Amino acid sequence: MPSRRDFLKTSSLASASALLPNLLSAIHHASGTNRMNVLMIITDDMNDYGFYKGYPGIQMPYLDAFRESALTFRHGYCASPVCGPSRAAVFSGLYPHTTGAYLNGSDPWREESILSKTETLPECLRRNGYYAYGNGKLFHAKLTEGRIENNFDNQPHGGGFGPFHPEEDFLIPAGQGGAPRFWGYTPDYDGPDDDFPDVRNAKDSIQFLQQSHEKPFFLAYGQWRPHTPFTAPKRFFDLYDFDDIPLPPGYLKNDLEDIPPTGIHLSKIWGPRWDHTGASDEEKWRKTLHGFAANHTFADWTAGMVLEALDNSPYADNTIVVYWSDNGYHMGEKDHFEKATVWEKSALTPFAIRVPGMTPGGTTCIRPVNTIDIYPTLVDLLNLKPPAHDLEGLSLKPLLQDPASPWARPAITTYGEGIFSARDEQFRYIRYPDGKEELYDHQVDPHEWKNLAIDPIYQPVKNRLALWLPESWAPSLGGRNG
Ligand SMILES: [Ca+2]
Ligand SMILES: [Ca+2]
Repeated sequence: MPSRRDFLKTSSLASASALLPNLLSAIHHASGTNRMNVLMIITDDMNDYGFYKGYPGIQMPYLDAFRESALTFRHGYCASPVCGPSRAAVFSGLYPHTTGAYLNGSDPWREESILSKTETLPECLRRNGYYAYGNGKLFHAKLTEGRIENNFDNQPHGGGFGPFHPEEDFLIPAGQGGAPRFWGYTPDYDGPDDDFPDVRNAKDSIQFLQQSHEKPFFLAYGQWRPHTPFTAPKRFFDLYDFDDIPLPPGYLKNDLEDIPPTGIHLSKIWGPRWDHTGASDEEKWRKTLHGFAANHTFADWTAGMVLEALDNSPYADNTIVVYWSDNGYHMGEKDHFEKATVWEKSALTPFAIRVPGMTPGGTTCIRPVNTIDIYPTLVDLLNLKPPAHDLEGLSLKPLLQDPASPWARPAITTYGEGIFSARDEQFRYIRYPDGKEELYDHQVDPHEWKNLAIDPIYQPVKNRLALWLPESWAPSLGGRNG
């Protein structure tokens, strides 16, 4: 188990708001830095199963412990439900409908686009005197050579999705005719932990935290798991009894019957991938779930290594921790496998922030927020000189100080050009380019089974959430579904 620092003392002091500036100043003074550091842990394709206990039995002890000293955004959503565009939104502070970075496989940072002229979060931090160090999966899309140096003081080393596994049984068809890809199932993997980039990069991050740093730092650790392939060391599979692997509680047969055609299209967007992973073969479905669960616990362990190193370092009390996933994930819900939909399963992301001396640890905020809010939040918390361009998210500082603060804005998630959803504390509203709609009431329907959009009684709710539709959609920078 990770060490659990006692943040209670600073949290209770912070509740006397008049003392807060003095407290933060004392922390800064004690650490010899003028500004807090930032540790950002980005996880990949992690949904609500473990983090929000949306699926029975997934073990994530390190993140459970971390959340005891952090504020969890129970309604934290991504701006885009796929890797590259979600990360582009976080690092630019701009929505996909502003940048045109809608799909994976585009090259948004290297093309002539608004992103090529946007100051990223690491660039902003560096201009403000920070030392930026990153490793693992960060932007996902490639940066130009000069841009990498602008973002990081080191040359970030990625590591990739491997190790892979040769058995054909575990290949899934790629969308749009590409080569089959491995989704992985390795209950007997006997290689060393260092086979896994997440382990090597965690060790590298730990080494960084054990060094002395003169400047305040931004340390970004980008995990490759629990994204496919679901390859992990054997001991993480052994935590789960395959015979007891339940099917997802959010799965409902014929759930698509009340869904408009574009929604059905999203469900089938990757061709037979869902058929291959479970629809026609329950044992394979359970294997997929077993692999996903094992990889949640594996990702929890590697994140825990880094969090524990921080807590055992001189930086524990003057480092903000931001933990987020780039998108959620379907495991058969809505007859869909993976992401790239605007339903709750793809849009909801693990999201928690710890600000020593500010966040009341172990608390949950239910206001609908978006990972696009991370950039303006750090600008606010660290008193950074902001970028020249607008940031379209909002600072979460009021919620970090008081999770019950008023919050008027829903969380917006879009996919592609024109597919829109807005989530407030109770409802999810979806509108497709042809004007067709979905509406779900999470108070009574947490799995979004019953589309209420045609019921006229809900017209005011739809009107309220439709106010957040983008006025225009930037031309797409290209890419592919997948
Ligand atoms: Ca992802
Ligand atoms: Ca339904």
